[in-house]
Amino acid sequence: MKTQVAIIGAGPSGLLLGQLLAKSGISNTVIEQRSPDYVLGRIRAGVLEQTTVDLLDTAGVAARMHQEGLPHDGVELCFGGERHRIDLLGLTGKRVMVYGQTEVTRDLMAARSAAGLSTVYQADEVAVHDFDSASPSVSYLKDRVRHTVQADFIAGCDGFHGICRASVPGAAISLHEKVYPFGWLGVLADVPPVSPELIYVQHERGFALCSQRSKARSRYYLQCALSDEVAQWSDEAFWDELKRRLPQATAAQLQTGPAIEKSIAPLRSFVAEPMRFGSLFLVGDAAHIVPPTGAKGLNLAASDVAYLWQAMHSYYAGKHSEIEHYSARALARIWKAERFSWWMTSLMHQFPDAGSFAQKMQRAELDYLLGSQAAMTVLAENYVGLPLA
Ligand code: FAS
Ligand code: PHB
Repeated sequence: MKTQVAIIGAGPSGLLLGQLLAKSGISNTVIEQRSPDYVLGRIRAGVLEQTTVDLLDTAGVAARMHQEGLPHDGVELCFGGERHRIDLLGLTGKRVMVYGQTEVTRDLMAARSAAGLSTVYQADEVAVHDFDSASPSVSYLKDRVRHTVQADFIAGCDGFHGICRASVPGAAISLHEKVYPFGWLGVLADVPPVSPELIYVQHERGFALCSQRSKARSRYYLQCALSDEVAQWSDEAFWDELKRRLPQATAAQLQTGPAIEKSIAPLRSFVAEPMRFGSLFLVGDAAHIVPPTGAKGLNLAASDVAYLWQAMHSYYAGKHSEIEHYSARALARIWKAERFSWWMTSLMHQFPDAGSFAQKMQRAELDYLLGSQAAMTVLAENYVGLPLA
């Protein structure tokens, strides 16, 4: 089989890139190791930046998001038992869209299927070949038959644990990583959210986040120990701990119910540089990871896709220079989001080895933040998303 772009991975990066390339008349095939249901079953991001909303509009997959998504004009920080609203719209003129990554992926899958675009699910032994040559290819096993796809380019949209970044020679890539000494225990439940907007909670017992998927479905997170396992957290234990970390008046309003999903995610900051190796391009989590405190992961994947789509569109239109700038352009925005995600994580979490001085610094930073329009504007403009330069 021959295609212009072989895309590895059918997560948001791969599917959004495939949709935009097809819009530009650029042939592509998506090769995914899991089933569609497995991909949809991973509960992840919940907040979309305006740049991501605009890209989904451009890709023609935003109709349901505009119907069911929840535009949010503000977000709350809670510490010392007090809730403080950050007026995102008033400070930046922008809002965020609350619409789950699962729904974004579902919309992208439906659009790809409706367009009859080539997608291979449950592909085994996926491997990339000769990406440092003019004739790269991807091979995979499907129903015990080995297939090879010849392509002009390979897009590595296969996430943090994928094979694309792992296929790059060690001497050609630089890795930058910080692993945090805690994780996030997440629960999805069909109960109304405790608050109309998200609440990020800094508490001596640990961080908590009150998020949502709709007016009837909530998403909550608790900072937990890396040694924790989901099995040791009953629903009751989760709700009791969340109530301990919320102000009493808020805890009294919390509606609880059975968890329909419960998982623990480790937190890390990670960037691979560069993001291009000959005909292989790394996109999204394959190239970078952020702690979810800043709601940047999915949005960074979307901006990578925007840059690569524009570069490939130009390439096939005969302007070959733009593709040379993909990596530097993407990394410029990635590092700024890495900084914000690290800063939010450092500000809002309890660090096991932190002494009283570090805790005083956290509180001083929060007190300063809420007393300074300039400081709140800095937080707000990063949270709603920096422009696509
Ligand atoms: P993905 O990992 O989503 O998709 C990669 C795809 O490639 C997967 O479908 C995988 O099966 C496939 N693949 C892997 N190896 C392959 C191979 N060898 N061959 C073929 N296919 C292969 N971001 C936020 O903004 N907010 C959050 O709250 C948040 N929570 C998260 C929780 C967890 C547990 C994780 C892991 C991430 C979270 N993220 C969050 C970040 C997340 O949303 C990512 O940024 C987003 O999924 C990135 O999308 P992709 O780059 O498509 O990578
Ligand atoms: C979510 O709803 O899953 C979510 C929202 C904001 C974050 C992280 C996760 O910062």
